[in-house]
Amino acid sequence: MHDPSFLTALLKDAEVRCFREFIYELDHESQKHFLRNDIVLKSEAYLRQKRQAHPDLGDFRNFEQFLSRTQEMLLLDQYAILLYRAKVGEYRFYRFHKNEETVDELTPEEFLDYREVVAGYPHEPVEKKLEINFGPFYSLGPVIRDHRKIGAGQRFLNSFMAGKLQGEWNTWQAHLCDFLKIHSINGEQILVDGQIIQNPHQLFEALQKAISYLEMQPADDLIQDAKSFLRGLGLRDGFGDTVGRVLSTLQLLANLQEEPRAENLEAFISAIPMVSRVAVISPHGWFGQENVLGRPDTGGQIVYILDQVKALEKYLSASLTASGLSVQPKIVVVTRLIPENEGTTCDHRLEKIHGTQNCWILRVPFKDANQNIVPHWISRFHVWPYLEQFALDAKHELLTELEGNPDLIVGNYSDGNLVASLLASWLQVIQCNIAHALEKPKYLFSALYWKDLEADYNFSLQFTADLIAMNKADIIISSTSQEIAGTETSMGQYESYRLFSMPGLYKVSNGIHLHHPKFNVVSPGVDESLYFPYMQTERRLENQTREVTGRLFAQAGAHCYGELKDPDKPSIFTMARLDKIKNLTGLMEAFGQSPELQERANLIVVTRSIREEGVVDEEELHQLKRMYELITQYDLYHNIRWVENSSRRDGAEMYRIVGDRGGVFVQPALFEAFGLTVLEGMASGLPVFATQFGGPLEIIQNGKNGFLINPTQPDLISEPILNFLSRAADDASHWQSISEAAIARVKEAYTWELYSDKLLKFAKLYGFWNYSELSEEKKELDQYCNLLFHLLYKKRAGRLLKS
Ligand code: UDP
Ligand code: LCN
Repeated sequence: MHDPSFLTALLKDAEVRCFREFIYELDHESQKHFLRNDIVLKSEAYLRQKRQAHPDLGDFRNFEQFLSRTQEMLLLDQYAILLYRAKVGEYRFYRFHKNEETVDELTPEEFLDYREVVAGYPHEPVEKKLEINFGPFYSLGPVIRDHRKIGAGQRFLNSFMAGKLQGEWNTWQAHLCDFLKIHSINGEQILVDGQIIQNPHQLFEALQKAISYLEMQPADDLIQDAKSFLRGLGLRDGFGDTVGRVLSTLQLLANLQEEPRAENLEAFISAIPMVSRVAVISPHGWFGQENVLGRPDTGGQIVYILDQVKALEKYLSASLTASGLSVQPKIVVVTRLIPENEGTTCDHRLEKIHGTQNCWILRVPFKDANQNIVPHWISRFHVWPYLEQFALDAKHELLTELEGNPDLIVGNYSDGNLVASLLASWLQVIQCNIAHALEKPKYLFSALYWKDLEADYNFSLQFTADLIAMNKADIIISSTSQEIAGTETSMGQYESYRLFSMPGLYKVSNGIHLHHPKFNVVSPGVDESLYFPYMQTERRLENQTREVTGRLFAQAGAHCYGELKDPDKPSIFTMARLDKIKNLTGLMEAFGQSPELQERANLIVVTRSIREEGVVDEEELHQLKRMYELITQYDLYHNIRWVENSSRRDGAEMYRIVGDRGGVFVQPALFEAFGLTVLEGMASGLPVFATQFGGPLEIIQNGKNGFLINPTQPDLISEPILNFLSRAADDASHWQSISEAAIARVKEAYTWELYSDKLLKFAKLYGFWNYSELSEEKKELDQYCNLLFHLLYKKRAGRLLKS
C-alpha cells in the first residue's frame, strides 16, 4: 500500500516536519534499532529542545502519542521502519521513505526480514526459512473478538456454552448428561448414574422427582437419609451435603435444561466436585520451605506455589465437604531432587507442606544420558535436556503418590509448563499453565540475537518449549491482563510470542492465539497471615520487631553493611534477588546521585546474601560487586544499610517496621512480570513505587494507591520518591491516604481465596468444554506440538546432554 497521507492523517503538518527532524536526529546515532522507551525518552528530549528554541510551538499531542505507540524503529539508509501499535494486541508495520515522505504498510514477514537485516544477518529468502504457524489450528474454535475482553476466558466460555445448551439443545444437553456420568472419586461413581439415566430427558424426569421429594424435607437435614431415594432415581453423591444444598444444585441443573443461562452454568459447575487431586509442576528445583527461596528468578515462583497450594487445599476441602463427599484433597508439587543439598531438604524425596493437611513436595532427580542422577543444582537456562526423562520418572512417582491420575496438572514457568504438557498428554488430564516470567520479553532482542546468547541462555530451547506448552495448554492463568496482550502502548508477554524470528533457526508467523478463551486472568494474592498492615500491632511479636529493627538499622557484622548517621529518617526500602533485571543497582545509583534524597531518607536494601561467598550465579555476583562499587563511588556508607535475609517471616516484619517510620517501598526492576513484593509492600501499608514495565502497571493505580516509575534513568527513579517524601513531610495525611488505599487495593483484588475460586471454576468449566467439543481440533494441535517437540526441541536439547 502506498499511502502518502498516512502521516498527515495522524499528525498535523508541523508535527510531520518534526517527525522527519526527529528521524534525522536519530540517524546521527550509531544505534539503528530503537525500542519504545528509547524512542519516547529521546522524543521528549527532542521536543524540550525544540520548545526552548520555539516557545510558541503549540500542541504536539498527536506527535507524542504517535511515538509512544511506536514500539520499534529500524533505521536504514532510505527508510525508517516502524512497528506501530494500533491497539491492544494489534500491530501495523510501516515503512517511511525518508526522502519522499511517503509511507507503505508492510506485511509482518517483511518487517521480520528488515529486523534481521538491521541486526546484521544476511538476507535469507523466505522460501528457505522454517515457518511455525499455529494459526490454522485455531480457525474453527470460538474467538473473543473484543480486545478489552482478552483474558476473560471463563466469562466468555460460560456464555458460549450456555448458548450452546440452549441453541443446540439435543447435542449439548446430551454432552452435559454424559459429562455428569464420567466422574468418580476414589473409584466410586458420583453425580449421575449412567446405568439408570441414559439421556437428558431421563435426567430431567429424575430431577423433577428428586426436587419434589426434597422440597418436603427440612433444608438443614443432612442428605444421608434421602440418599437411597436419590440413588434409585440415578442421582448419586456429589450434589451437596444437606437437603437444602442438594435441592439448590439439582434446581440449577434443571434450570440448565429449561433455560440455560451463563449464571446458572457457572453456579452449577462451581457446585459440583470434579477436582480433588492436583499435580503442580516446578522442575527447576531448589524448592523448599525453610530458607530456600529458589535460585535466580525462581524465588517468587516458590512463594507463589507454597501460598497457592495452601489456598487451593482449603478451598477444595470446603467445596468437597459442601458437595457431600468425605474426601480429603491431595496436592503434590513435583520438583527436582538435588543430592548436593547445601544443608536444605532439597534431597528429600517427600516433604509435607507446612500449614496443610495433605499437600506434599515430591522430588524426582534429573538423570543424564547414562541414567545417572545429576547431583548438582542446574540453572534454569540449562535444564532443558533433562526434562523428558524427568517427566517420565515424575509420571510414575506421581501416579504412586496420588494412587491414580490427577484431575488437574498445573505447570509453572517454561520448564514446568513443558513437563506439564507431556504429562497431560500421556495421562489425558487438563493442563493449566502459569508463566510467572516469560524470558522472551524480559531479555531485549533475545530471539533476534539468540545465537550470541545461546551458550549462556539456550533461548532456542526455551522459546520452542514455550510455544509447545502454551499451545498445548488447555488453560493459561495469567497474573495480569497486560501479561497476555499488553496495553495500548506496550506489548504483552504472551503477545511477544506471536510474531518473531530466530535467524537461522525458524520464523514464527503465528505463535499464540491471544483471543482464545484458554486465557484467564487470575491474580495471585499475599499470605495474609504473614503480610498484614504495620499498624496492626496486636498481631506483631515484640521480640521479632526488636530483633529485626536491630538488624535493619544498627547491627554490625558480616550480614549487614553500612552505618546510618541518622537512623530516624524515613526509609526507602527495597527487597529482591540480585538479578540484573531487578535493578537494585539502579536504585542505589539513583540514591547516590541525589543528595536531596539522601538528606530526606536512608536507603535500606535487603537481599539473600551480601557476601561473594554466598552467591553461585555469575549475574548475581556481578550485581553484588557493582553495589559495593556504587556505595563507594557515591560515598553512601553512612546513608545506607544493606542487610541479608532469607526468612519470609522476618521479611514480612521488615515492611511493617519501615511503615512504622513513615518509609516507602521501591521496586525498581527494568521489567517485572508480576511483582509479589509490590503486593507485600502494599498489604503492609507502605506507599510503593514500582516499575511501570510489567505487572505493577496493573496492580498500582498511579497516584491513588502507589506510584509507577520509569527505572531506566536515575533521576526518573529519585524524583518521584523525593517529591512524595517532601510532600509527606509537610502533610502527613498524604502518606496516610496512599497507605490506606494500598491496603484496600490488595484486599479487594489480590487474595488467594479469590484466586482459588477463579482457578477451580475455570478448570471445571474448561473440563466440560473439552469433553463436549474440543477433542478433534485439539488432537491435531497436539500432533503438531509433538512434531516440534520430537524433531526440533529434542534434537537441540540432546546436544547438551553429556553422557
Ligand atoms: N524475597 C525474600 N527475600 C529476598 C528476596 C525476595 O523473602 O531477599 C521474597 C519476596 O518477599 C517475594 C519473593 O521472594 O515473596 C519474590 O517475588 P517477586 O514476585 O517479587 O519476584 P521474583 O523473585 O519472583 O522475580
Ligand atoms: C516470577 C516473577 O518474575 C515475578 O514477577 C512474579 O511475581 C513471580 O514469578 C510469581 O509469579
